[in-house]
Amino acid sequence: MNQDEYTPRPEHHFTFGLWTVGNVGRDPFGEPVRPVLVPVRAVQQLAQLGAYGVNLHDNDLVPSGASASERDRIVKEFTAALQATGMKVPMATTNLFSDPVFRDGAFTSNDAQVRAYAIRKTMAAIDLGVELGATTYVMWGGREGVETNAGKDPRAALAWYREAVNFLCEYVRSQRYDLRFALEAKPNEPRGDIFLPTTGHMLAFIATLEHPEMVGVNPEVAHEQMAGLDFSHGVAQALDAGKLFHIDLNGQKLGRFDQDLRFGSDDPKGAFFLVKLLEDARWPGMRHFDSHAYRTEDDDGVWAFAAGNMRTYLILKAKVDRFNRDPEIQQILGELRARSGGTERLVFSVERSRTLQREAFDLPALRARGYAYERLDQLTMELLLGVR
Ligand code: GLT
Ligand code: MN
Ligand code: MN
Repeated sequence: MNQDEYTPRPEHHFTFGLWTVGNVGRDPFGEPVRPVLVPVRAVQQLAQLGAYGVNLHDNDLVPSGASASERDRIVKEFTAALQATGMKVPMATTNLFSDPVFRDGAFTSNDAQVRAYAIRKTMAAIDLGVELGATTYVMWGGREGVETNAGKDPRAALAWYREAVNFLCEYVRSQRYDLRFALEAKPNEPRGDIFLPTTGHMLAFIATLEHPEMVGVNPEVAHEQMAGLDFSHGVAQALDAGKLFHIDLNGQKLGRFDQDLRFGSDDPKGAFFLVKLLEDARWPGMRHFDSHAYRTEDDDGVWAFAAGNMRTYLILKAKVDRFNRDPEIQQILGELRARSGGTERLVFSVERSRTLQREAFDLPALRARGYAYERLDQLTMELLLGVR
């Protein structure tokens, strides 16, 4: 691909999960279509494409059941590839969903032995992540849920979930690791219903933890859209709470299974408003892609997919810049700002409540006046469609 202003560079902080470019195209109806991608090659290819780093589950790198010496050999080779390419591992996570032992959940399994094993597996994965330099630890509870409510009290499940996160926060403190947790919500799939199904649920849960300052969220585009929500609103709430510790960027069609499509491919306008939110807020976090190539693709298709995610982000970022400099758009926004009273705040005082009670409102005029959103949205569309 030619070098242009949309060419990714490490300073853009784009990252990919090893499991994303490494996705072999297995689905519930079909066998893998691509060979296993060795982690070292993922690092080399992504570095060449301009990414900043890779993220991983424990078992993306070290197969479960590996001996201690095998683990050390794998980690050594991987670290050498990181050093050779300058790639980083900013985030790590645990696979608490593939092993049949987690069929009823990990932290929320009805079996106390499974819950304890899940915590032990996570401690080991945290050690691995920290060894590789990770400072963010994602928890995606894909199996934390039910098909039937008959067998599990959801309040007990939440208490177990809390117990696990509290335990792991204390573990990180006891090891003096520089690591924060980011909880990732999803409403369903692979379970019929997953506990803590949206970013909003996660934020409320975090407030009940013993070390809420160590825990934030990792919202994923596809997951919030599966719940029928506007993704950028959930992200805005996380930003507002100082809890946006990580983000999973991808694409999704409404009303479907978790598609994890290339970022921006299916809702470019939603993706634009997300990029605008992150860039306007100067959010310093990693732009992580949790997406994978279509099952139709071969090796070349995988790298075209990887490059496409980053390129679309940078194109949308340039569009944000254009939007913020567009005279007509800014004129409408200026009028809205003037109308919204600038920085003036409604702060309660007895005096203010009295003046408010006496204030004369021109309700007929307020009822009649429009907001010019049709013009504004059309200008935005024309900008996005490339005619502006
Ligand atoms: C899995 C899931 C993702 C999570 C990953 C982290 S694993 O691919 O679909 O949404 O972010 O565990
Ligand atoms: Mn994800
Ligand atoms: Mn997903």
